[in-house]
Amino acid sequence: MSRLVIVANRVPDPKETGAVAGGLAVALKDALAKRDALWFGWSGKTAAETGTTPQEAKVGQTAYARIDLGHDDYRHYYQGFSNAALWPVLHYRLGVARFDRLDWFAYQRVNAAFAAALLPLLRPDDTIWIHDFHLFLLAKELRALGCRQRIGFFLHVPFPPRAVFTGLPHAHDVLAAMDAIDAIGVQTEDDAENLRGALISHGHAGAALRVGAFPIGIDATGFANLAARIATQKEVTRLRDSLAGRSLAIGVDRLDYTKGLPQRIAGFGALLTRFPKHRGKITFLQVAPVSRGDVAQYRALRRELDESVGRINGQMAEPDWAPIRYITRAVARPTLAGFMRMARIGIVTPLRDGMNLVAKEFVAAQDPGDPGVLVLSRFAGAALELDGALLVNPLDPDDIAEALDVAMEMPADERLDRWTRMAATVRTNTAAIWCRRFLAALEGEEEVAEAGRTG
Ligand code: GDG
Repeated sequence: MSRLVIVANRVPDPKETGAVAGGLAVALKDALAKRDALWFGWSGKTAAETGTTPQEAKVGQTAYARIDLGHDDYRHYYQGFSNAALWPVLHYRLGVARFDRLDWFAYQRVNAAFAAALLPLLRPDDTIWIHDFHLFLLAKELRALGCRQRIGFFLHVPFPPRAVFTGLPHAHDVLAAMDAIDAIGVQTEDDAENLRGALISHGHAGAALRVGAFPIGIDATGFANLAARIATQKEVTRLRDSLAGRSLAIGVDRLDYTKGLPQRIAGFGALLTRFPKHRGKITFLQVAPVSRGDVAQYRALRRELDESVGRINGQMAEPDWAPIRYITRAVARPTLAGFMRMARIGIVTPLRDGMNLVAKEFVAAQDPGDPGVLVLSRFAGAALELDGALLVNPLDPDDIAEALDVAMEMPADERLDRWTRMAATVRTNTAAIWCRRFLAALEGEEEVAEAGRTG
């Protein structure tokens, strides 16, 4: 089998694989176990200039090649065009986006630098799989240098309607770069329709034919085992004991303005105000590790949350009960799995989300003998698959409050019925299957759109 070259903005440290493996590393585990692979991308470190010669390492069958980003490129390519322009636009948030020509220049420069550093490492029969919005231009840059290998691209975040996307300066250049890609994967059929529409209207009908929906999954069995194993360990029993018999509602999100955290906190506050019978009966634990803390919009969000959590706790708490527990540090993955299993309610209410793996992890973590209820945003990609969830409008705190009330009152047989349907989906469409489907579309002869839809 040909070698698989994975290119992503951030490449895990080869010395730390397994221990703190990020989402993508977990999702690709199955593919990487089966064939030779090369991971190429940013080391996560900065230096005076963006690197031209990657630092290489090898662990088992997988080689790693990583370059540092120059300070200016970090600021303009990463914080700037990727996080302050593309991220909000792709999540339908034109009003939050910040545009700056220097950011666009750096975005082009870094995509070209990635191509130049990767090219000498490539073998003629490699399959190249590029991940996410940081690297929209990479395939085009590789082709310009003579690269003939198959190139796939997967977008982990949503793709908005054309009218929104074209608010991005240089939207046309981003779309034009997709002509260089052989298979373009997105999370949902809605994203695929939006991207095809944008491509067609900008005169790239050929690329539109190569767009397909490939919803990402998780290692459901692995996560379920993790949750069950840790249930009796100290980290988890400490939380259980502290609840003193109250129900637990849990939220787990990077601290990001797409995740709907202010509305969720307001929704929980509305539950306690409108349905006072739940006061003292439920504790909401929100884990929200700080992310992109050096981007202004993220700092503002953090202040807003500090304030609203403090206000609700101040108004509602009793000497022996605080309604909200809020942690902005990361929690170890096994501990999180154990917390999710203990929770009566999972609250996953992003304003927009490509998929949202937390929703799937919550389902996988449940105790089949006494499963909890998932309250899920209808604007998460996961909502199309998880039909046993209570779907809510994440912008509407009252809708969230009403769903939380329903979840608190839901009888055991209905909880089991809804969970059983979702668990079957999460166990069927795993990370390994996602990977196989995408690679089959990229390396096989089938039309990408068909492979995505029928796979
Ligand atoms: C992007 C797209 C798409 C969170 N807090 C902690 C922690 N996490 C883990 C979760 C989950 C992952 O991080 C987050 O994944 P999501 O899918 O929810 O969200 P994004 O990070 O925005 O991911 C998204 C995804 O890519 C995959 O394609 O689903 O739509 O935006 O696994 O559990 N993990 C640990 N401690 C924490 O405190 N250990």
